[in-house]
Amino acid sequence: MGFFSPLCKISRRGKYFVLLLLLLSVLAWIATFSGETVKSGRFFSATPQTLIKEDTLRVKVNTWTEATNLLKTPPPKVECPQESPLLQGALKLSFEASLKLKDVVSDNKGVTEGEYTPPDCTARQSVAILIPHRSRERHLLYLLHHLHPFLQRQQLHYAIYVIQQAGDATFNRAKLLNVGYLEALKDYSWECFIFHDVDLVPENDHNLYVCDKQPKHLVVGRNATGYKLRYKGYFGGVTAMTREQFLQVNGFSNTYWGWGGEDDDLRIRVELQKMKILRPPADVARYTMVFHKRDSGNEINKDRMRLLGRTQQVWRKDGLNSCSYKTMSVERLPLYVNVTVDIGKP
Ligand code: UD2
Ligand code: MN
Repeated sequence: MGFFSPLCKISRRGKYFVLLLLLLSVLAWIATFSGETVKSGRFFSATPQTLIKEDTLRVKVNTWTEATNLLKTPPPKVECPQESPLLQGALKLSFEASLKLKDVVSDNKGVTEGEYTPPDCTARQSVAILIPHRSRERHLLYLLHHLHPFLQRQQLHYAIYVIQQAGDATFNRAKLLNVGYLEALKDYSWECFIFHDVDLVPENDHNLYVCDKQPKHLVVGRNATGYKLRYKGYFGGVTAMTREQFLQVNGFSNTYWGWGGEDDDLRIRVELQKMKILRPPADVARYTMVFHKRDSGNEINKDRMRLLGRTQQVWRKDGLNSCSYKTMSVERLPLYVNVTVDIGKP
């Protein structure tokens, strides 16, 4: 017996009647259902519709604000090119007796408290230039005069630190440079450090003041030595090491008082770490050293050969990790950060 069997017994007219009833009830059901929707729709209608309007408005406002912001904020900086388009190559250096500090300041308007950031691109490296110093004001002025524009042409983010030895005890170049490294890192996480004599002026801006995979010696030759490398292991004057490379060798020794030996000691430290010293091509790594006599207070260190003989034994405990000093002042001058420090005496 099928489900529809009772229907079969009903007359044809009856069948149509039942079908019509079914159809009507379905229609009624649909009508009630949609009525509820309409009702509920009416009940809630105000809120979603306003929301939609508000949302559209908010989107419009947001797009407008974003658009105006885009116009206001400069476009995101791109990395500076591998080779700066500002480089000039061999330079004509000048050492005018009439040069004044205020002229150098006004020539370097982009420099604030010794620091510079290229305006149009993101520098490839952030470099701290460390200059050990005492009573060489004229040399410092010449160096600042040449070095600031030189570094700006290289599109570097850089800052110059001058580390002044307070008092008149024997000079200690190496310890001052350790202090410079430690003090500069309090300002910024510099990735590269240039250890720079005050009297050496670079002659060619293709001599890049950036660090490499290995420590770099930037002085192949200078005027006084006929632009020849003094000896194979020579590592004095101007050197570049990354923050990590310098930390790895525990910095300079603190024990070289007076002239000589501290640069060779650093070379030994570098070699002990199986690092290799790199040098730029000789035609680029050229410097003019402003003429000077040996300073009083920086007499030749007669002990240097003995000290060089024990570097291998002592480097781990003599260096950055044992560099004790007293900072007398940190002055943020327009062209450099002037760190005056008491490093003690021999
Ligand atoms: C050589 C090295 C130098 C260093 C030195 C031995 C070169 C080009 N330079 O320089 O890096 O190894 O021998 O210690 O080979 N200073 C002062 N006031 C002083 C004394 C020294 O500011 O009273 C600073 C200054 O930055 C100077 C540096 O120490 O440039 C080295 O002293 P230097 O120029 O008298 O020695 P020099 O030319 O033989
Ligand atoms: Mn010198």
